[in-house]
Amino acid sequence: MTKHAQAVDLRLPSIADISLDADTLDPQRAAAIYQEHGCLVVRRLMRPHLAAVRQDLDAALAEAYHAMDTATPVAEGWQGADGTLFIPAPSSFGRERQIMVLGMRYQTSAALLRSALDPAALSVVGAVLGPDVELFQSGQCLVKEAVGGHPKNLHQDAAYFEHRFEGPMAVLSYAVDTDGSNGALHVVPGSHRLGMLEHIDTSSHLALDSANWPWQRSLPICGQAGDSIFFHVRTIHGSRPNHSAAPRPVFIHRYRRPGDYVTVSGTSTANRGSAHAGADDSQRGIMVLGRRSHTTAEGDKA
Ligand SMILES: O=C(O)CCC(=O)C(=O)O
Repeated sequence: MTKHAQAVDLRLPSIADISLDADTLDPQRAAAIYQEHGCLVVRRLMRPHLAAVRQDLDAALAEAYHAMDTATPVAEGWQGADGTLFIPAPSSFGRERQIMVLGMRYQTSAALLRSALDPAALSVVGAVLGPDVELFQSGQCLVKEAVGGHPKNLHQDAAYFEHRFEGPMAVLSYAVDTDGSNGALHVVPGSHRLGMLEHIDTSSHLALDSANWPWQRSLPICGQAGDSIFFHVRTIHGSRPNHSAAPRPVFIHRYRRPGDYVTVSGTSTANRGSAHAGADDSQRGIMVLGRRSHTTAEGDKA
């Protein structure tokens, strides 16, 4: 734990304290909640995109099952020809592998990309990061398979991609109604102020030591399909296994200022290390707000 940990108030707020509704969304109020707690719930935000995203998720899920047996080993588990990441399955599955991250990205799903460009979502992103914002990475769709699908242990995303400046803001949306039985996202409000914490290797890759960070220190966020949770790159979060009879998919968008860049990345303590120095073009994402200036030194806008 870093030296900051003692000074930060981690008493859990109520869900109501960190929640707004898309129908009455005030971006400035949303930004204030996000800045204070490092997280924010916006009910119904992704409703307009749900049917189309769900359709593509279902198709990608079917492809993932086809790709499972021929997936090849990678550092994080196995990768299917469709891009799906598989990790070891619990013994109850009767097979070696389970789905973790679907091969569904902006390059494969127009519905996913459209949801990343949602004006209401971008109004919140802009209020926090604006005026100039790019997409970081290509969108992510995680699935917990039915009846025992994997937990994602409590962690900070910065363990996977530490940034030079503010870092990315994530927006995770539920594609199905989600509660304690099928893997609600847990957050630790205020933990974005703790700095970068030490992570260890776990069954779900880098995560915090559960002896220091048991689930009881976090706030589970139950929600309906289409509800979204914004969280800071250093906000501790994770989700428990899916015990329900149906898969539990989520889709995630990440946004950052265009001058920001990854300084350290990895998926395990062994491969975590310095990223390619500086903000080179390989890290640049599609602009979703404002514009990228070529006359401003990298970092000045971050
Ligand atoms: O599927 C989930 O709930 C976990 C998502 C998450 O923690 C992450 O992508 O960093």
